[in-house]
Amino acid sequence: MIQNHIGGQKLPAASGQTLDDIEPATDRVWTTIPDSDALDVDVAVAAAKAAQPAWAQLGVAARCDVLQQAAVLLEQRLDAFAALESRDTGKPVSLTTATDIPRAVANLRFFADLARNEPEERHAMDTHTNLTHRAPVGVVGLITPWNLPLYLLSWKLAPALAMGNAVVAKPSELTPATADALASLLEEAGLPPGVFNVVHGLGAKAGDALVRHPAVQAISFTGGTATGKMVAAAAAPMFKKLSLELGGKNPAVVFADSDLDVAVPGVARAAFTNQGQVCLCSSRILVEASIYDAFRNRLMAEVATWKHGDPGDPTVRLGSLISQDHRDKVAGYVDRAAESGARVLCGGQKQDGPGAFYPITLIDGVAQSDPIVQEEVFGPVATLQPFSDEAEALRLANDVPYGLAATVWTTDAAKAQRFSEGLETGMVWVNDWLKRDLRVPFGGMKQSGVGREGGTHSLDFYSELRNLCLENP
Ligand code: TXE
Repeated sequence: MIQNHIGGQKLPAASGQTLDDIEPATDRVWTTIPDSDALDVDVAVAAAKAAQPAWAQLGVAARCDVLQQAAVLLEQRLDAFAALESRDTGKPVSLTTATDIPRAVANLRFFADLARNEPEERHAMDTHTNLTHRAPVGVVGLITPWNLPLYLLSWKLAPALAMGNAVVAKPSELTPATADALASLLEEAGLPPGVFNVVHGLGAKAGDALVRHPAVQAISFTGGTATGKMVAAAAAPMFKKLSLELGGKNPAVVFADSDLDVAVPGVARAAFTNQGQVCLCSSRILVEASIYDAFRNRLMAEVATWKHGDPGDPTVRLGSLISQDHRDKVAGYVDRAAESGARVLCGGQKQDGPGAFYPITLIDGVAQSDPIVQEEVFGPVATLQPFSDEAEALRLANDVPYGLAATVWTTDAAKAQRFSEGLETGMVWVNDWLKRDLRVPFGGMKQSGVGREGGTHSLDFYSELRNLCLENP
């Protein structure tokens, strides 16, 4: 049974109500979480508010020591956290071991180093000197999704704590486990009780109460665009700081001059890692017409080598989707595309038996206006479309409401830069995908979000930048 983590204590919801947590690969209820409401959020925010001043007064170096110690402990327990995350999400344990948990360790270390080493900014004048001073925001609310639970929580939490804030987190109700384990680990690493609190429960109840709480001064949200709109509508009139990392409909643009030995496995990885449930996944594959057939055939051969099945098997590359409901949503997009004349090249059938499994599915013969091209499917499903020249590729790539990320596959460096500059996305990778440097800005254009996190952009979000114009002695 997972409990809320408030003021260093494990507590049930005040109402006593619980929700089942289902293991996606087996459909079995494996634990329960508190079905928290506004009362529980109130208690958590009060604990955070009480703990925040002393945490801020500790100073940045001591705060960063705690984050570094947490990184050490998390690294020591990598296998246990990787197994927990895999069980809770249905994603392959090979992925949680190689990516999710190491990345959470890296987030803790990176933001501790960055905050500790940030140079002081001063601007001298004739009689005065301006000192740029970071103050904590206060109590920060973090709302995170189910696709990369610990990876995304630690991405927000590490800079928030480094800047001297106290935090109330509301993890996805579908994936509560590693947030709960992290809360205990942080206190073992020396985090004072109340500085990091976790309230579990439904988005519309616990999440909404956190967004609306008057003592929560900033909200960082990662999730679906429709939910992001609700969060923005609730938070904006209260003038809260708001960071929204939302959905994507990301193109992979494959030019005829690309190296197919790089592009074929690279595009497969970009499209299908984590069962396609990463906001950065390339779900629209645009291929120059002269190599269209060759590329499509090689991609189909490549994805046929991916082993599907039990996420606990270390050789499996494609595990379960997050839930039966989500699989039905994904399958619905594919079925409707097929009904309206698209060609399903591989996959496209729900598998029998327990678990929310869905195979890698490639589709062509689609129109740009089709829902499967315009809307975020968030599953192991990608469309293929041919293009005749750079101008058409750019038009197709940009003709969606989203603008999060793109990949470009070419051996022509000048074309790569020219084309990347024309793309309406917050991030572009050339001949690679998800090559992440934590110093760089992360975020989307159009309906993919508002604001940037990453590096000093995260420090800016999780602090109030102030100018102190001090008289020279
Ligand atoms: O996410 P939600 P859902 C996309 C993807 C997916 C769709 C819906 O296309 O199919 O979103 O997924 C909390 N106030 N992404 O419905 O609801 C919720 O409890 C405050 C993209 O599962 O956006 C959870 O903690 N909080 C994405 C978090 O929001 C609320 C990752 C995200 O859940 C709330 C996940 C409310 N009113 C889905 N309603 C990405 N950008 O990576 C829900 N929540």
